Amino acid sequence: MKSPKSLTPQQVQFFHEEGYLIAPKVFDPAELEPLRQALHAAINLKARELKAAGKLKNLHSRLGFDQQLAAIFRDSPENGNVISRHLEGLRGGGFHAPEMFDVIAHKKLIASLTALLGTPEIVASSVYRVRPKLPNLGRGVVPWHQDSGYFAAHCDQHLIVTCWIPLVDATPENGCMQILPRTHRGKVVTHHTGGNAGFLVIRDEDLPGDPRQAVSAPCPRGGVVFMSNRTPHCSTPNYSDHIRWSIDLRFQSVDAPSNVGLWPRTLDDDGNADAEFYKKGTVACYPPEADFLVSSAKTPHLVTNYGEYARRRETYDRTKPSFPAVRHWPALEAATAAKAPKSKRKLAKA
Ligand SMILES: O=C(O)CCC(=O)C(=O)O
Repeated sequence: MKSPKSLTPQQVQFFHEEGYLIAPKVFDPAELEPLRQALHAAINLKARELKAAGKLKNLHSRLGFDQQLAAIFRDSPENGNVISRHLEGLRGGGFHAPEMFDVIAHKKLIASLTALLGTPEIVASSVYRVRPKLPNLGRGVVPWHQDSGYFAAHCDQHLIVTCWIPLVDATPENGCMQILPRTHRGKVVTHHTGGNAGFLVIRDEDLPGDPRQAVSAPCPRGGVVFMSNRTPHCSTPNYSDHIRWSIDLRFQSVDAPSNVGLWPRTLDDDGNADAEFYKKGTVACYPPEADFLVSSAKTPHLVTNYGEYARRRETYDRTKPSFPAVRHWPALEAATAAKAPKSKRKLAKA
């Protein structure tokens, strides 16, 4: 069988030197269609539930995937937020349908990651997010951060690759990624809690480079923006008339700390995990989420299938209330707040 196309040596070198890589043709755009359709179906399902409960009047079901949720949000920010949060993956299992798993474990993506990580022994993390960035809404604007700001400090020196995958063409107009290149070899700088929409934020003066040197990272559907866990990045507002859909996935070598194979013991009624949990193995880089083996040449029989992935993710999700914060960053004082990316227009706050 022909192996899937990987990255070129020049692309791999670029990633390691610059801390990111825009690879415009990892997937055939049609390969992302099942995920788009599954997300669209999930929106309709949740919207119908809200309608049955008398909370939502118009399903806007004639509108396409890039429009429907924005129209629901315009009618009622509350309904729009309920549906967005249901999909985003922060609580309650998030969106983890088979179509999502098929992208995470896609052989073309794994071939690229094998080249970047330098090994086919790869662990995927369920620290992934689905992001419907709605037009002209402030909540989707993500401030400067390194992904390691969210991870435990003992993982700072390990490479964890973020794959930022747009489900529509991502452009500066609709809020694509902004990246500070060649700054990923330094330390994890101070982050503050309380950035826009509750995200962590690096203050401008703490950034390891000049934010005016940031590169904008437009990426067509089918492409992937790869970043390291210490690459500072942010995203700008969506000023277009459509939703900027994207997912971001994270992968690491099996040599980096993970919780593969580790299960929290049975939970009590409040969802509290066994206090001994942290002593049972190497603490994962982001313990509240379930890691799983996604590729292996040495132990292919241990590669996780969809059923096991879903079971792990759901179990970990039920334990979340009891996981302590990974890092204790200071709160952002209003006087020194990081400057928001330049806004051309006023954004809604909800
Ligand atoms: O999608 C966005 O706008 C931000 C994504 C991001 O910051 C991340 O993937 O770490």
